[in-house]
Amino acid sequence: MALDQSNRYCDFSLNEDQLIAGGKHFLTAYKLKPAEGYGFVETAAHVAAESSTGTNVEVSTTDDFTKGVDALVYQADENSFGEGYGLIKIAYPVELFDINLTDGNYMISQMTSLIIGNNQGMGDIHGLRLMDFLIPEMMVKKFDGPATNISDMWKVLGRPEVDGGYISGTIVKPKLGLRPKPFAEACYQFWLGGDFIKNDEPQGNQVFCPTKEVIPMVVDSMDRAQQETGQAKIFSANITADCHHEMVARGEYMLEQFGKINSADHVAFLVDGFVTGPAGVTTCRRAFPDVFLHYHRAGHGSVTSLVNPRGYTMLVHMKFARLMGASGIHTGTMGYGKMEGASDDRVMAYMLERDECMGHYFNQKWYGVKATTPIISGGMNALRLPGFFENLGHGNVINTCGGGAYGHIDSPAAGAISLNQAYECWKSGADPIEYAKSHNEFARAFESFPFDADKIFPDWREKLGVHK
Ligand code: CAP
Ligand code: MG
Repeated sequence: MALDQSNRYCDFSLNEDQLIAGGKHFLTAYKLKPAEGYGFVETAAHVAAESSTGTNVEVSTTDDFTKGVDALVYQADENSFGEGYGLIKIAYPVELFDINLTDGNYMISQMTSLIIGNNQGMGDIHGLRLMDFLIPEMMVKKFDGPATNISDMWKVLGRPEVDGGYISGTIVKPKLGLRPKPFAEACYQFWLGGDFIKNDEPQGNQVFCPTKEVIPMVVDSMDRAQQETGQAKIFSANITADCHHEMVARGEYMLEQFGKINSADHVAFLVDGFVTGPAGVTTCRRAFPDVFLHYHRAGHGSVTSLVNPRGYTMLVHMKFARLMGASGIHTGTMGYGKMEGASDDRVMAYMLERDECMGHYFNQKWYGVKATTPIISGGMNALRLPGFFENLGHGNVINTCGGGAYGHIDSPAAGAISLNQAYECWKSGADPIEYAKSHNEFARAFESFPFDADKIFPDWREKLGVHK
């Protein structure tokens, strides 16, 4: 048995609409399953206590002011998800959140340690997952938010700054094991047909491909591809590191090198934001406010996966990223690629792009904070794209296809062109197989990815006359 703190940490008379209208609370929705032998409401109260002013016993140092900033459970629906999982909602007074000494802004690190910190390891929970949160106006406005986004990239690409359309991209593959020359050649080959290349997330300064050898060669590839195609090209360079100074040094090196061909503004910075945490993301956001901040989320599945009874949802991760100021973040492929996901994951993109969006439990207003761009990646190729765009409802995204470009049977450039054709096909409302008859690179994608072709377009062989 644990101390029952529900008298102090639960107040079911609180009204959500009034809490929202008051603007002084940060609201959360959790999926909770107590451990065997613990009551639902008592455990909910313990979560609120551990996540704000309390612990598992009463302490003599608590005074009346302390009690005024208690987090309070205002809703507890036992077993509403089935199998012992229920919904709880907790209101956190805004005073609980830490503000920077330097500028008075809020931070995600302390917010995380409070709302999904120690409560994740409590002995009286079986599962506790943060499903969604609602952050009030006064806090939204005191986060950095994005400084740049896809509009700035469209501008560099010579496109309209609104509705500038699909940005075709790739990830240099193989993931690891290319030496500088073949790496730079792989970039050049893709840029002959596509817009955007990113480092794969584990690519950095490996001994077989040192940054200071490979980057000057990539700059040369960009220069040649830009001259040959007459188009601007973008490189998203991985500057992830444990140390602030190392990240800044990597970033400055990239700007200096691409600056040599007057293309410093053709560089984005990739930060593995899940593994570095908010410190890495904010280092990039603040040290390089003019550079597109490409938030890669490798590792997030350990926390966000749907099968995880703890952690937090992808939606929570997306909201954190926009608050921190990611220019773009990997949003998943909504069931169209190789990673976990489903078609209604559209909400991830909408939460990043819109000024107001209904999440899983709360309608979040963003009060003019710039949009974060959805980056669509993971097992994608030209054949999977038309269905993806149809599901999302637009194509104003950055899409990176590693296997989908370097796996095209003709060339990486043909792979890139097939991606752009897939977008044009969807945009024009054409039937993909009909469209393939007059667009060779797209047609050859069927032969490049026959497993996908068979699955998505079962009669493609007959209609395109391919019988291999
Ligand atoms: C994709 C990728 C990306 C994932 C990350 C990879 O390569 O480079 O890191 O997209 O997942 O290493 O798997 P392919 P997410 O295009 O060859 O699949 O975007 O879901 O965060
Ligand atoms: Mg990758």
